[in-house]
Amino acid sequence: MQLYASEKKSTLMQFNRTHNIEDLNSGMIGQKVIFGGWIEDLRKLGKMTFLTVRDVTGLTQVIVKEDTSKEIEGITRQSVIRVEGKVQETKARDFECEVKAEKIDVLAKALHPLPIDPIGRLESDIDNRLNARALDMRNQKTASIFKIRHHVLAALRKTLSEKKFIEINTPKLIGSASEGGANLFSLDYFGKQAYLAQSPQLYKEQMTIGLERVYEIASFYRAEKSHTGRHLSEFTSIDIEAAFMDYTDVMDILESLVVSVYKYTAEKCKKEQETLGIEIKVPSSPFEKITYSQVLEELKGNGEDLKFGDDLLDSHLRIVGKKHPGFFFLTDWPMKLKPFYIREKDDDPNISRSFDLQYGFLELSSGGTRLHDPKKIKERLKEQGLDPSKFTNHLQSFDWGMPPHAGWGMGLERLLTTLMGIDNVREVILYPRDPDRLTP
Ligand code: AMO
Repeated sequence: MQLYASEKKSTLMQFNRTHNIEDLNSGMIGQKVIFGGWIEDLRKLGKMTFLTVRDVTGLTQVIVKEDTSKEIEGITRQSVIRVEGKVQETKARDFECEVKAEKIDVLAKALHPLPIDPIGRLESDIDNRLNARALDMRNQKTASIFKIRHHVLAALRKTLSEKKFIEINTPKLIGSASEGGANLFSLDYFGKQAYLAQSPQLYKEQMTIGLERVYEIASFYRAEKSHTGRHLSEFTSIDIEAAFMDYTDVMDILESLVVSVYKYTAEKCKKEQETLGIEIKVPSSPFEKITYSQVLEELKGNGEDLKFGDDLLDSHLRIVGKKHPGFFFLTDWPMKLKPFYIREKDDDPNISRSFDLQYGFLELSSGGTRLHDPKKIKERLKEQGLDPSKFTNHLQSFDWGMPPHAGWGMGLERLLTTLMGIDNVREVILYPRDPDRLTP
C-alpha cells in the first residue's frame, strides 16, 4: 500500500522496544535491551547517575556513566525516556539486575513543579489528585486500584457470560424517565426535552422478550445533591434481567457473582493487593438473609420505633450494619417503598418480591421480581403519581409475549470499595462527577 506523503516524511523515531521492564531478569546478563519508561527517581553519585525507570509493568535501575550522561542533562523526574543498554548484575537490594545505558533519548520532559507527587512520598489530598488524575495514575496505589477494577470487570463479564447472559448496550439519551421523575438530568435534544438515563430498567426488561437473559455494564446518571463517600452523579451500574426467574433466583446469581469477583481478583491481583497493603478475603456464602420486618424488630431493640412502610434512613442502616458487618440480603420490603415495576407477594400484597444486597450499612444492589401484567403496571404508575402515557412504548412490549422476569442493578464503584476496603467511591472511578465536580 502507498504511504501518504506526510507519513513518508515522518521523522518519528522507531521505538523498537525489546522488553517490558518486568521481563528484565538476572538470566539476561550481557543482553542488549531497549525499553521505555518514566524516570521515577534520579541520583548522582560522582560521575555516575542512577535512574529508577518505571513502565506500567515494573521498575528497574538504569546506570548512566559519564559518556552517556550528556543525553540526560537537566532531565527531571517523571520525564519519559527511551533506554538502550545492556543488562548487568546489580548491587542494589531492590532489583534483580540493572541496565547500563548505552543511549538514552529524552522523549518528553516533565515540567516542574508537578501539581502532585506521583510517587506518593508527599501525600496529596484527593481533590488535588483528581485534578491531576493522569499523573496520579503513575502512583502505584492508584494504578493498582484501576488494575483491580479492570479485573473485576473481566470477572463480571466472564461469570455472566458463563451463566448465559448476553451483554447489551441501551441508550443513555432518553425521551422519558425510566425510574420515575426524580433525580433526572435534563438536556436539550434538537429543541426537545431529553434526559440522561438513570438506569437501563425499562430496556433490560423489554430485552427478556427475545434474549431471555441480558446484562449491561455502563454509566448511568443521578441528579442527587449528595455529598457522601458513596454517591456519584455518574456511576457505573451492573444490571441484569432474566426471563423465567423470581427474585430468589436472581439473588443466587448476584451472590455467586460477588463471590466469583472476590475469588478471581484475590488470585489475579496479588501484586496490586501488596501495593495497596490489603488482602481480598473471599466472603463466605450463603449470605445472610433478613427481612425488612426483622430489621424493624432489631431497630426497636435500639430504641428506633419504625412503622411498617417507613423507609430505612442512613442512620437506621448504620445501626443494622453494625450488627451485620458483611454481605447480607435485606428482603421483603413494603410495596409502598418500591418502584412501580416491582411485583407483590401472592400471599400479602403489601410485601414486595424484592431485595437489597447490603455490605454493612452500604446498599450495593437492589432488585426484584417484576410485574408483567401491563394493567397492574399502569395502576402502580398512577399510584406513584406517574403518567402511564409517558410509558406507552414500554408498555406495548408487554402485549408481545412478555415472560415473567426478575433482575437487579449493582453499583460497580460501591462494590469496588468493599473489595478494596476504601471508603470513598471517588477513589475507584477515573474522573468522578458529583455536585461539585464537573471537570476535569
Ligand atoms: P437503584 O436505584 O437502587 O436500583 O440502584 C442500584 C444500585 O446502583 C448503585 N447506585 C449508585 N452508586 C453510586 N452513586 C449513586 N448515585 C448511585 N445510585 C445508585 C447502588 C444501588 O444499589 N433499576 C433498579 C435496579 C433493578 O431493580 O434492577 C435501580 O436502579 O449500588
